[in-house]
Amino acid sequence: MSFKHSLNNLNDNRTLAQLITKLEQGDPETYRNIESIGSGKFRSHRIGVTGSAGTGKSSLINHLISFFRSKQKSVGVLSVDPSSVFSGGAVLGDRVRMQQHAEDDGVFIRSLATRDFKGHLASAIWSSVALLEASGKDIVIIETSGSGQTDSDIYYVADTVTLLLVPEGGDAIQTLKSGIMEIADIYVVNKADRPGADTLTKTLSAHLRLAETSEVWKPPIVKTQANKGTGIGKLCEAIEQHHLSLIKNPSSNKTLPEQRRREFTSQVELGFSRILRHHLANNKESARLLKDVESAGSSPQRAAQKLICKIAKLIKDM
Ligand SMILES: Nc1nc2c(ncn2[C@@H]2O[C@H](COP(=O)(O)OP(=O)(O)O)[C@@H](O)[C@H]2O)c(=O)[nH]1
Ligand SMILES: [Mg+2]
Repeated sequence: MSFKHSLNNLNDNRTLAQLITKLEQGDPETYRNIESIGSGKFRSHRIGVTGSAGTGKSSLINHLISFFRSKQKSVGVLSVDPSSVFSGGAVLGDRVRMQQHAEDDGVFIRSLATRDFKGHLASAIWSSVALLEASGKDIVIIETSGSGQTDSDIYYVADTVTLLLVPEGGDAIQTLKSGIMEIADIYVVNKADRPGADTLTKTLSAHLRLAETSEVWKPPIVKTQANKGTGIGKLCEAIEQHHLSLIKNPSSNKTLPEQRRREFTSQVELGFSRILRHHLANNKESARLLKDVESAGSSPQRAAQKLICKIAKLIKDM
């Protein structure tokens, strides 16, 4: 199927899924074509749902989908979960929890199972978001799980970042200490039925009072019980209010220039690493160079310089 043909079918979920598979496989043509459509004219509301594994993100997203569908908004969900890389278990779990939307053409759900070599968000994420945006999805929800660096990446992809914390396990206190806290626009204390939920909410609220936040948006704390759907109305209201606040005060969106800069540099880096992989796989002389490095026949530094010069020349002649 040609890309042009696919482009006319972007409202077809199967076509979208096929294109994302190609992105995950690093298919250069698909990347090039998506880069060319990513003009940024239409912007979905990108909602990040982040938190440790098992905090209830998928259960919560299930309710978010229902909410936006009840407002006739189309929804795309991209789920990036490191634990799904090997086992596939998380992918299956997410599918089960979002099953009720599987038959709805207005909902597209896809897991992105890969992360890049630095352990950052799946490298296909930017282009997948661009693709969903090009397909006209009103809402793009990005589920990420993990901690530290991987979590804070979501800040540069999403407009509205929702961070889930749960009372159990002392995990939340770790999060408070690690500084991930600062990334969220909305804090969700999920599993509000569990002991310690009130204490967590109080600790969180004390922490937020001390934190430096913007003048226009004070991150709220919403208590939910995602498995029962309790508190979802309040959460959806907060998400919509945050979106409105971004529209009304575009200059308050301090992260947008940084978001765009990261998207740009990440695309450039990806493009170069694709060229490199493709070159090494197809150019016998360069492949031999790599073999020489492996067998200690040539110095890695000198061989690298040689290869860079060679590729630079190829690009110049392109
Ligand atoms: N008790 C309780 N369990 C919940 C709540 N929300 C989700 N769960 C359960 O927590 C488990 C993990 O949920 P899931 O949505 O897959 O979490 P994820 O890994 O963050 O996507 C599931 O068994 C859910 O049913 C809640 O508010 N209270
Ligand atoms: Mg999940």
